[in-house]
Amino acid sequence: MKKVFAMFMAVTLVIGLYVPAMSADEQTDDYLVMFNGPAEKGVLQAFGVEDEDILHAFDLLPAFHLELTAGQAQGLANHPQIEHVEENAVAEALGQTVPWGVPHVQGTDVHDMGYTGSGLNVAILDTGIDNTHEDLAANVKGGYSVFDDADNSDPFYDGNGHGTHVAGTVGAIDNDLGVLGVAHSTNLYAVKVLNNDGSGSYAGIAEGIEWSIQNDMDIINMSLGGSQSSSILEEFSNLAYEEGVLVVAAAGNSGNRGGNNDTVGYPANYESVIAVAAVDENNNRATFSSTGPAVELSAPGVSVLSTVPGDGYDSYNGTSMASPHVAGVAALVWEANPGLSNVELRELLQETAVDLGASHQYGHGLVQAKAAIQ
Ligand SMILES: [Ca+2]
Ligand SMILES: [Ca+2]
Repeated sequence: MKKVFAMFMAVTLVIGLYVPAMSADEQTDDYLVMFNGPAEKGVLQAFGVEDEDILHAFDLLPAFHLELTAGQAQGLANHPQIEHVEENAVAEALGQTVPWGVPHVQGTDVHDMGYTGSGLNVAILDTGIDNTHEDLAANVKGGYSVFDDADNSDPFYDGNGHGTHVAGTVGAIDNDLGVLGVAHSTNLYAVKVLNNDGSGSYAGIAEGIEWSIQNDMDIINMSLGGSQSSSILEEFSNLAYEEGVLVVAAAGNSGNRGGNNDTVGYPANYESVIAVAAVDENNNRATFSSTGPAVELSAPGVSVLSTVPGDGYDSYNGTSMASPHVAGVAALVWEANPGLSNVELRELLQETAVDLGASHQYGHGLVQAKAAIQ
């Protein structure tokens, strides 16, 4: 985990109108004091600052780290040769949290090998992506909305949160804040096929797939689905696959505890689409994860931390969270092996997955980025 310690100093100028009497037993605190010209120790001494109170004298600026009483600090702050007097603020440890799913699919191993999904275009067919999010902005390269109404016509307005969360799992930026995406340098495209309430239609999804083909997307992620099949939606899914796009979708959240029903939704159920089931940190199938012969791969889908609109972060559950792990892994593997066709890439992901048991629950098993590259 990458951690960066940044010093955030509160600029608290202590302004006093008087110099109170000092007593030896008065409580002292750490201060940073800077002269407006050359440092003069005599000025400090005039306020009773002794050598032992000087914790550090800086070289490059006329600044001191001092142990002072509140009275001394106020006196110095009023002195004409003193520019700044600040209480030494507590430095906060900031850092980026690596969601558990990223190492779980060997994402971090592959990042260490130098692959980050760079150069791949991933279409997120969803509720939109907040492209002003601090942990996504630089990676969101474009978008399209299938809606005409004012509330939903902007693909970069995600009034729901779902699409922004999915996008973060694929490609949240590697920086000093927030989370880390599986393919953190990949190009994200916001294809808004679901409205702010999280619903859409097969016509809209088909339109989003069409846009993705026309705009050179390499990977389509569909963390969505319905229980009803549609010949037209299948035709568009097949067309994307024939055109060389890797098409990934959530298997659905209609599973039961026994995991013995056939509940994989559409488009995941189509032959041309990879159906992704959800597992937890212990590689157990989430009870909600849909089951059936169409389940192809498994990925993290429980307590998945990712981005939400407004520079926020939240944990969600669902096969919607599992699918973007596979899309991200696919971007990493494709970057490492650009000569692979989408069909070959898909076979590779199947062959190198870790077998987790019953195929109607887990498919070929847990997707693994490093194993697929090696
Ligand atoms: Ca980040
Ligand atoms: Ca399928």
